[in-house]
Amino acid sequence: MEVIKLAIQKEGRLTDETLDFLRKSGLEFGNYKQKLFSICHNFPLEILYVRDDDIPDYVASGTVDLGILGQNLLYEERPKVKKLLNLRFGFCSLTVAVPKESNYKNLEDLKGKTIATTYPKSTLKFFKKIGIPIKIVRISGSVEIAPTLGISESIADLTSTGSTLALNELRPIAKIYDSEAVLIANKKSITGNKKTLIENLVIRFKGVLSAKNYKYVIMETTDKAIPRLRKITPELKSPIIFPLEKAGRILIQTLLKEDSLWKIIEKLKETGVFKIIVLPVEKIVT
Ligand code: PRT
Ligand code: ZN
Repeated sequence: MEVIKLAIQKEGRLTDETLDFLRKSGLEFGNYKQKLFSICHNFPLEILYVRDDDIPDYVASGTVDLGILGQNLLYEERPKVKKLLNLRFGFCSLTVAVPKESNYKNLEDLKGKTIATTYPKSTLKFFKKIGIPIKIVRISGSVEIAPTLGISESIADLTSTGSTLALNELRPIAKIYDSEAVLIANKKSITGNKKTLIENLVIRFKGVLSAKNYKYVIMETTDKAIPRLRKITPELKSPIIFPLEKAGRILIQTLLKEDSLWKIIEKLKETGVFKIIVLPVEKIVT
C-alpha cells in the first residue's frame, strides 16, 4: 500500500503549531519527541522530523512527498517544488533594520553599505530590484547583533513581534516580504500513484483552514427580524431556525467569518437580536 511521507520541523518555531495543525486534521500519531519519524494510525502517512533547512531539498528530490516549512525558505532557496497551501501560522516578515540612533532613514541611505542576513539571496534580489547596490554578509544566527559587533551597518532578519529588534536597539525601515507556514509537494508525487492520497490529505487540511476563518453563531431574535438580519449577514443564506416557546421568538444558527464578526455583532444588537452565542468551528468540509 502507498504511504505518503511528510517532513516537518523537528524542533523550532514551527514544530508545535505544525503538530497541532496535523492533529486538528484528524491525524493520529504517537509522541514524536526523541524520534526521527512517526507513523499515522488512521491515514497512510509517515511524518519525518528534520531541520527546516533540509525540507526544500528533501521534497524537491522526492526523499519525501510533502513538507511543511516557512515560505521564507522557498523564497530563499527557490526549490523545484509545488506549493499546495498556505497554512495560516508561523507568520513573520523579512525586515531591513538599522541601529536606532543611526542616520539611516530609508533604503537609499544604505547604498554601498553592508547588510548582515541569513537570507542573502532574498535580500540581494530585493535591493537589486529597487536599484540600490549593497554588500551582503551571510550570518547563520543572531543576526541582530551584527551592527553592534561592527560587522555590518544594517540587517535583514525575520521578525514577528518586533521585540528582538527593539531589544537590540534596531529600527525597521523596510519589509522585503511577509511569510507564513506552507505545505509543499514533490512535483512527481502529486501526479503519480500518491495523487489521490495527497488530495485526500489536502481536503482534511483545507477543512481545518476554512474552519479557522469561521465562528458558529447562535442568536436569539424575533421572526420579524429575519429580512433585516439577511441584509447584515451575507452568510445567512440558509440559516437553521428553531422556534422558541415565546411567540415570535426564534433561535438562528449560522456561520460567520471571524474577521467581520465584531462589526456584524454590533449591527445585530441594533437589529433586535437579544442574545448571541459564538462557538469555535473545528472543521468545514464542502
Ligand atoms: O533547527 P532548525 O534549522 O530546524 O530551525 P531554525 O533555527 O532555522 O528555525 P526557527 O525555528 O527559528 O524558525 C523556523 C521558521 O519559523 C522560520 O523559517 C520562519 O518561517 C518561522 N518564523 C516565524 C520565524 C519567526 N517567526 C521569528 N520570529 N523564524 C525566526 N524568527 C526569529 C528571528 O530570526 C529573530 O531572531 O525570531 C526573532 C524575531 O522575533 P520577534 O518576535 O522578536 O520579532
Ligand atoms: Zn533552520
